[in-house]
Amino acid sequence: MTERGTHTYSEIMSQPQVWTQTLEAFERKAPALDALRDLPLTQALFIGCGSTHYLSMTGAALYQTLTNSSGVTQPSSAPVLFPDLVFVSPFETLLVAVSRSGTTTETVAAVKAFRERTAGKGRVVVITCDEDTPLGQTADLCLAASAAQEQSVAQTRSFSSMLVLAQAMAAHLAGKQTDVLGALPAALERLFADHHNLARTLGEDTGIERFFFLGSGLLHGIACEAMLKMKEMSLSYSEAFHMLEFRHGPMSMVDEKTLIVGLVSAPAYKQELSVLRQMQGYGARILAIAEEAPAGDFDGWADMVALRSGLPEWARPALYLPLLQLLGYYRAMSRGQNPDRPAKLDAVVSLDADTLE
Ligand code: F1P
Repeated sequence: MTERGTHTYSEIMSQPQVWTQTLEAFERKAPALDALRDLPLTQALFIGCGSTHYLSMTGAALYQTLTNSSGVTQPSSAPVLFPDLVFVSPFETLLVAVSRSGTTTETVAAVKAFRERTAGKGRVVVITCDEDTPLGQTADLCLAASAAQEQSVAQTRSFSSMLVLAQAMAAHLAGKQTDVLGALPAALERLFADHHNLARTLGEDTGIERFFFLGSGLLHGIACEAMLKMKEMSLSYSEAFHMLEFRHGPMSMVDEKTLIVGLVSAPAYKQELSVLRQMQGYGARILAIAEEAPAGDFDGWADMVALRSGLPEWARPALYLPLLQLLGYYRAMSRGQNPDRPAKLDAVVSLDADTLE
């Protein structure tokens, strides 16, 4: 039997190498995406469950930002249970189904529902870690991060690698150069070298009782995924909100036993730092992650992680997450839990065939 946490730790720390392999795999598949550019598509609908639902939020936001075409997201159950709310113009929709396992019942059923709705004419892209699965095999195009497969139940390198694929896909469809993404692995190596100890110290701080992950725009899905990691791995109180939404009620929960992690965006940098500063005034401890630290005097009111990636905004989201995966990992380890095997959770949620009928 492996010691608890071994898989999760090595999967988190292997992300730089696995991202490199994932980008190589993308380059081999990229030409096949060109056929999608010629279709009369007005929308991409991203679907997934749990982590891959959160990934879909950022994927859809990236798609819309880069292509100027609508990018929307729903949990995989929605096209099955609420089809009229989801399918606006299905024949002009590209369905992007995201699933590590390629077998999650709701996501498989959603693809089937889409195929039926479009009499088999709708186009489906699958982003996964395993091509040889029901979803991988039925896709019109499958983008696979095979090197990112995991032993752990909670997704870490699989999430970030599938996110890198979603970033690359959106950029390619928008006619942008995707080779800038090649700088991600080295940028992550630097973040691990400079800030691993901070993630550990905060993760092992038993004085913290509540975690809030705040992020907006491209980063809201990442904030939600960081929240889920903290919940799954360490069974801690953990919530995610849009940055400025936090003032509209949730901030009532803030006190000295609160850690607020701010995933600070470029477009709303000033406004988001002001939310964090206000919460620090209410006693919260703040970890801010941003491309750059504030200019001028920064009097240390927050622990600051500056990504300094030099990458365009659309290429950065994956860099915000790995230190937060470490935060969840160290929290779980210091509380005696096994982050490899979260309570009650399996790697795949498989439902009986008739559950969704
Ligand atoms: C998604 C998922 C995970 C969750 C757990 C169960 O699976 O909900 O987000 O952590 O492992 O499955 P998948 O469709 O991405 O394989």
